[in-house]
Amino acid sequence: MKLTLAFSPVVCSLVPYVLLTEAGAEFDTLNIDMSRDEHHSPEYLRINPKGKIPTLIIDGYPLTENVAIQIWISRTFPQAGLLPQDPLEQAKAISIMSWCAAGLHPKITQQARPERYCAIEGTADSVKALGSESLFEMLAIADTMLAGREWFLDQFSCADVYFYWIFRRSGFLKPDLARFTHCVAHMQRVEMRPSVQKLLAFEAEVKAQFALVK
Ligand SMILES: N[C@@H](CCC(=O)N[C@@H](CS)C(=O)NCC(=O)O)C(=O)O
Repeated sequence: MKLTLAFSPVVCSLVPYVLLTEAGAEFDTLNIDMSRDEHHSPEYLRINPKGKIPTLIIDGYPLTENVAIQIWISRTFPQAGLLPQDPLEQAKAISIMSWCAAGLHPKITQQARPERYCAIEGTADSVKALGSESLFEMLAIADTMLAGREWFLDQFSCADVYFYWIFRRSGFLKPDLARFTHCVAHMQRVEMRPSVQKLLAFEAEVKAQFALVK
């Protein structure tokens, strides 16, 4: 099986990169420099007409949407135990992944790209403030979910990796996250995993390559 992950530093392609690594899958990456708008190039739009990262190309088929990619990886490499087998436990993991995709992620985008939410001049700060208020409300819920626990579920799962990305990305935009102590401890635990260490090293390498071509 040939696997290619469309990857860009900092963004949510981190999640499938870590999961494929956890699974011991062989894969390569198609590195996309979003600062040069490569995700809107004709070549990339032929792969993913939505112009979004990530895409996982599986034997030539471009699978899009992070939650679908995560479920595919988990089911294809069941020995990695990335999704629980028990139907309710599995649904709990998918519930958290869906919340990351549909609840939390759009609030991050609202801060990074306020112009997409309101075109009226002078409103960017207000759009960002509303986005961060709502993001903080959701992070407070996640903090309660993680209180006294190592992972969201009884075992490490996809949900931990997706939420790790959300929390890390939120920190880049608004570094005042120290009050979410359980989320901070969770982030530190996730970062101790060899798969995440590999991702961090790879991300730094790709960032350096992109800086060289600028
Ligand atoms: N619904 C998609 C959203 C993916 C997404 O928004 N990715 C961001 C990076 S984190 C992106 O490609 N942004 C480019 C853009 O919106 O122009 C998914 O869950 O995979």
